[in-house]
Amino acid sequence: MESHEKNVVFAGVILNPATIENNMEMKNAAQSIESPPEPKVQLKDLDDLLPYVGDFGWYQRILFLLMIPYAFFFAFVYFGQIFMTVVPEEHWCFVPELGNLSVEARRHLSVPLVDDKYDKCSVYDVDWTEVIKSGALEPKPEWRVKKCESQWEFNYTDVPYQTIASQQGWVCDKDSYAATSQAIFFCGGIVGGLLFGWIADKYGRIPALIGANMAGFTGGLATAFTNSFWSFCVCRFIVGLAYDNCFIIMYIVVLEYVGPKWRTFVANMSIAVYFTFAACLLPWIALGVNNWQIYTLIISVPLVLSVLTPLVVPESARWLISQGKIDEAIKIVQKCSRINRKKIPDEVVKEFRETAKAIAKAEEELKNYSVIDLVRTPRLRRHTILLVVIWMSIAMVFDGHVRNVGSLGLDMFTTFTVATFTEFPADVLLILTLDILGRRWLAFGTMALSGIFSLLATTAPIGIPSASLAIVGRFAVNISFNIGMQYAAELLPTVVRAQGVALIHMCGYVATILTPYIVYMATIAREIPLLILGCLGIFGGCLSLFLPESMGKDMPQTILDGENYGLGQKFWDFPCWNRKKKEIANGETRH
Ligand SMILES: *[C@@H]1O[C@H](CO)[C@@H](O)[C@H](O)[C@H]1NC(C)=O
Ligand SMILES: *[C@@H]1O[C@H](CO)[C@@H](O)[C@H](O)[C@H]1NC(C)=O
Ligand SMILES: CC(=O)N[C@H]1CO[C@H](CO)[C@@H](O)[C@@H]1O
Repeated sequence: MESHEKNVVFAGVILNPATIENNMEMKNAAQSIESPPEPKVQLKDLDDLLPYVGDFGWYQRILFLLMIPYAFFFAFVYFGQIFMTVVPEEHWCFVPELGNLSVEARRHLSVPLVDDKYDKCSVYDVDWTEVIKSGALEPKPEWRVKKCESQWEFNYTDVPYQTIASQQGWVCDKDSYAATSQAIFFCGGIVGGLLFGWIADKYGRIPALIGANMAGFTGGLATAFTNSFWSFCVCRFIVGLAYDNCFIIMYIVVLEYVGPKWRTFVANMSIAVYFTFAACLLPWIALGVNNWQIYTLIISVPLVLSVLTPLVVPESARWLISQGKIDEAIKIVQKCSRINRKKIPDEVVKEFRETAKAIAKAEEELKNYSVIDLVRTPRLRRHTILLVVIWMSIAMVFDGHVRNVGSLGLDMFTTFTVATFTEFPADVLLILTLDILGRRWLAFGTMALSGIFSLLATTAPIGIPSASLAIVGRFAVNISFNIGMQYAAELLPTVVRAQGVALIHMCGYVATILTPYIVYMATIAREIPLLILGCLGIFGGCLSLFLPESMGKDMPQTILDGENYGLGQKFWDFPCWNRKKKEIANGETRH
């Protein structure tokens, strides 16, 4: 059976270990179930109960639709800040004393020309009241030049609204402020990942989901009323806490209730359609309301709806079971079957009760392992380190491309929309190829491709040619992003998988703190960000060739399995070939 299970563990997540563990179990189960088991069949897992409940009945369809608001919240939280801090390309110093002159006359008189363009950051150093009195309209050659200090004027043609950055003059000396506030947002993401991961484990998935969304709501609401750099940063940190648990927890809870056969569909469509649509919508909201504060409110206030979550979204049955609350879990499953108009036979329920106890006990045992076990033995250590470094480069390249849209030389609102839309085909292509080409070569191929296109983009003429090349680069790295997480989950042994995956995610977050600064280097030269992103992509791609292929293999269970994983593989092994060889071999033995 070819299983197209994709990233059930979604890209960009810090999950609490138990959740990831559950996901991997779901994946395993996906490979083992094909038709509904006979009533006598042993229930090994929650998944074995789903055929009796209905794999994708009305209950699950409703849950699938309920993912829409959370996917929107996620896109708003993740990308929202970009449109709060953009500054128009053209700006120049504003001299209050010249307020009565026309814009052109004022600029002509007060701002020195550099290469036939008005300088963005300097102004003539003269007493303007004197100049006004003298009635001069032309600058004099002997006037000295100084740095502009307080106020700027902007040409609001490319970005037609004021943002906090243009209001506060985050340009020239302060032009790194937007990058810093974005980095602080990601710091919030790290803290939030730990905090809400802990809450999800201790108090349940639903409280954590509400908590994350409420952090996004409060932080976002407060953002709209900030009027200084530091208050803005504090608010963005609070919004950062919501990233990305405000969606991922919902995603995982829903996937848990969907039958394995439908999981790929739900997992991919929820992100490919809902999330992509929401992200594409963002720039147009910003343009539509034309005011950064209203825009901030529009993308923040809806998050308050998450308080309704407990009314419509069930708690995770897996979590309930792991807490020994087996009756509650069964109650939810029975409600689900009622809505689906199915009936679970009583003996199945009874048997499941036993299974649940065994599951709860098995989870208890996992607590004896920690990430230290990943670096104790040489091969596993090498794989872990490689996975961390590769993931960090993927995360940086992807996030860098997302943020670099502003320096592609085209209208950033359209570029953002087009670039975001590439996530849809990226996803489809991935589903089609992941189980044919294998993780290793596909990871190498997409990252190298992304790198090459990013580098090409630096050489192409600025404008559409360069922007399209950069967008292809982003498209490719988006595929790598999705491979990356799955790859990690498949190489790490079960006993430490959850913690290992969480660790790798964490490192990805740390890496993304740097990306706003990479993008910021466009102020030195437009090509630098793409140059760095290109090299990083190729570097990460080459590293992935040193990992073993995991396609079609059983996941390692113990630390020893992990250590010996892929021992017999050669560097140039390529899955397509091997399959053919195997088929021939099988054919020969059969005849
Ligand atoms: C602009 O003109 C108005 C009226 O002519 C005058 O009251 C005001 O002081 C002037 N402002 C500046 C900055 O010169
Ligand atoms: C603003 O930019 C537009 C387009 O680049 C240009 O046509 C217009 O003259 C500029 N306005 C000012 C005041 O410089
Ligand atoms: C970071 C990331 O993986 N971004 C997107 C890449 O494309 C897929 C498919 O649409 C999305 O699921 C991801 O969010």
